[in-house]
Amino acid sequence: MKRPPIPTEAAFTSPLRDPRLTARIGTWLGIAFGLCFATGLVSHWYYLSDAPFFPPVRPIWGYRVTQGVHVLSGIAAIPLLLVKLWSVYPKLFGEVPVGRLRPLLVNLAEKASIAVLVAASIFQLATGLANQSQWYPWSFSFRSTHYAVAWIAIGALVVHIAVKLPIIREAYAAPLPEPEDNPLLAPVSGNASTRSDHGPSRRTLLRTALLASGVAVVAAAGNTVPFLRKVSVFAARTGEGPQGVPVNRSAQAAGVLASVVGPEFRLTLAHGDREVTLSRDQLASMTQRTHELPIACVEGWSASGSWTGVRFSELLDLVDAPADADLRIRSLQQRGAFGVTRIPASFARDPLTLLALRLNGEDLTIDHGSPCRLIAPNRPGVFQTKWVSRIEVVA
Ligand SMILES: Nc1nc2c(c(=O)[nH]1)N[C@H]1C(S)=C(S)[C@@H](COP(=O)(O)O)O[C@H]1N2
Ligand SMILES: [Mo]
Repeated sequence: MKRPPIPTEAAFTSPLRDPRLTARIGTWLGIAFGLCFATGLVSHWYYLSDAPFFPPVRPIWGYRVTQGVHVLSGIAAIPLLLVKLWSVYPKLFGEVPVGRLRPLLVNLAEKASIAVLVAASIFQLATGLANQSQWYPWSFSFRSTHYAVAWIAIGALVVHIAVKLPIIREAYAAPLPEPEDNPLLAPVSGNASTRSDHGPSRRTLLRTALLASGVAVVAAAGNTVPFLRKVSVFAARTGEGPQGVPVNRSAQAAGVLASVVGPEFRLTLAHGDREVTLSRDQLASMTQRTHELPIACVEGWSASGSWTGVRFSELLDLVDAPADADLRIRSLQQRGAFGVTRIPASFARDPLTLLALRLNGEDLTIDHGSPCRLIAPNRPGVFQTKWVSRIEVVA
C-alpha cells in the first residue's frame, strides 16, 4: 500500500482559520484554564493535612463552590481546546528551516514547547473528566499527578502567551474579519459576494465554540446546581440516593458489614491513655443539634443535607481534648483510602461540626455512614468520614 504524501501547511485551505480567530478562542481558553488552575490550587490546599495553615471554616459552601468551578471550568475548556487545536494544527506541517542553525533551533524549541503545552492540557482535561465521572482507568495517584502536570501546563501556557504576545496584539487590533472571497469556494454562477455562499463565518465558528462550551457546562452542572439537574445529561450524580443525598462509596464497597454497625457498635474517644466508650443510644441521648451542611466531593458533585447529631466539640470535652489539638478519625472501613482521616482543631471545634446520627429527618442509612459520621462545614467530601468508630487526639 502506498502511503499518502505528507501534506504541507498550504494544503489546509479552510477560510475560517485565521490568527484573529485563534487569538479569540485562545483568550476564552486561557480564562477557563486560569480559573481551573486557581481553583485546583485551592482544592489541593484543602486536601493537605500538614499545611502551615488550613482553609477557613467559613463560608460553609466554600469548597463546594471552588470545586464546582474547578470541574466546570475544566469541562468548559474541552470544546474550546478542540477548536483551538483545529485552528492551528496545519502549522505542524509548516516548513522547517533546515540548513540555517538559529532559525531551525528556534523553530524546534517552539514546537517542543507547544508539544508540552498540548500534551499537558490534554492530560489534565482527560484525567479530570475521567475523575469527575468516577472512572480511574490508571494506576498512578490521580491527585499528585494531576497537581504536578497542572504546573507544567500553566508554565507552558505562560511561555506560550509570552511568545505569541505580538501576534495576539495584532489579532486584537482589528475586529474579527470574515473570510475573503475565495474563488475556489464561490459558486460557479451567482453572486459570490453573499457570505452564505462560503459556509459558516468566523464569527459563527467563535460563537459556536463558546456555545458548545456553555452547553457542556450546563450538561454537567446539575452535579452541583440543583435546579439544573433535569437538563444535566452528563451529571454523574444528580441528587438521587438514599435520603436525598448521593452515595459515593457504599458500605459494601468499603467492606463495612451491617453486623459491625449493629447494636454492638461502640464509639471510642481516646486522649492518651484515657478512653471513653459510647453506644449509639448514649450518643442519641446527648444534646442533638441539626445543621444544614453540604457534602462537596472532589469529583465535582455536591448536595446539601440536614444533619442531626452530637456537636463534635462536646464529644471531645468528654476526654478533655485540648482545644488546639487535631484529631484522627478512624472508621469501620476495611479497605480503600480515607478509612482514616485527620481533622484540624479549627474544624473539629467549630459549633456546626457534628457527629451525625441522622440525615434529613431519618437515621443514617448504612451507605451514608450509619451509625455515625462526621459532617463539618467547608470540607472536601472525602474528609466527611462515615462509619466513625474511634476519635483520637493527635499527640
Ligand atoms: N469511611 C469513609 N468515609 C467516607 C468515604 C470513604 O470512602 N470511607 N468517602 C468519602 C467521600 S469521597 C465522600 S464524597 C463522602 C460522600 O458521602 P455520602 O456517600 O454520604 O454522600 O463520604 C466520604 N466519607
Ligand atoms: Mo468524594
